[in-house]
Amino acid sequence: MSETAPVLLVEQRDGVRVLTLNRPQRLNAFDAALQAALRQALAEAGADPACRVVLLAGAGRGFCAGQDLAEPGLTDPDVDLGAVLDRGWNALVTALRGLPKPVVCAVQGVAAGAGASIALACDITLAAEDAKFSQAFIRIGLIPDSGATWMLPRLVGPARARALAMLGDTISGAEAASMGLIHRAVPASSLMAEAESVCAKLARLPAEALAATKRVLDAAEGNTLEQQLALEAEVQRGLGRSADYAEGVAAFQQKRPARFQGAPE
Ligand code: T3D
Repeated sequence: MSETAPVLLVEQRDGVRVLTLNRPQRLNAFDAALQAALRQALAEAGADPACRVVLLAGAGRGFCAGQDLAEPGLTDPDVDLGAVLDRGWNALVTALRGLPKPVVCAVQGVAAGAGASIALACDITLAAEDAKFSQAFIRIGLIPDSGATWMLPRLVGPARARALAMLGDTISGAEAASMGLIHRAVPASSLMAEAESVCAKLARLPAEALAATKRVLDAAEGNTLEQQLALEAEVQRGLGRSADYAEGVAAFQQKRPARFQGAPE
């Protein structure tokens, strides 16, 4: 791989923005350039009506090995690691969660440290059955970060979250799926085809309702049932007046496939 190859590959296909982490020689570990490139690509995806879904993937044999530990100065006592997180990984996790479009993640090979956090922050994560997820942080004297301490217990419950975080053991994609850490594990040879098929389906679904689904599910994490019921009613009030709702109901009544606003042919 050439030194000048872009650290992030960006392609647009039928409403799907494919973002491929492209530092395979370091298992797609993030340096500052990749951090900045992915943040910018997410902002552009969010602003572009032609983009209805984002697919995040990694080039080469791994998805992402987390922070690039070869970046100079990381262990310098003058470096404020909290500030590094705030500017980099935390901004990225916030951008993924706040993007008003679905983000699908395809994990092959390793998803370690903050690389696993990024995969878990996506909306729908698929992995190869033999993928390798690890909370690698403890092996270098850190806590799980980039949202991992928030996401892990919510996804797999407190007992498994503690074991994964404290032991730092590697689990396969198949194990990750069976414990609810990710949506689904598939044979490695069909990972990208499966991920693309999920994206194609999402691209044809009503964009406004998908954005609202994401937002309302996230809000549920901090809401009481009463607050959530009120939020659902408020959001449904708006969607009930949308062209997509009218089309969805008309298509049902006319026994034909719905054709939602802006969906690819
Ligand atoms: O520091 C802060 O800013 C705070 C934020 C922290 C967030 C974090 O993500 S902390 C966790 C960081 N990640 C890790 O600790 C994982 C480090 N990597 C590994 O332990 C192993 O590479 C794996 C278990 C993930 C995979 O092992 P394996 O045997 O399949 O591959 P390998 O041979 O170790 O790696 C292949 C190459 O990628 C190798 O380079 P080389 O020797 O062929 O030139 C290796 O050095 C490089 N690489 C792998 N991970 C990283 C990396 N280079 C830089 N940073 C990495 N994280």
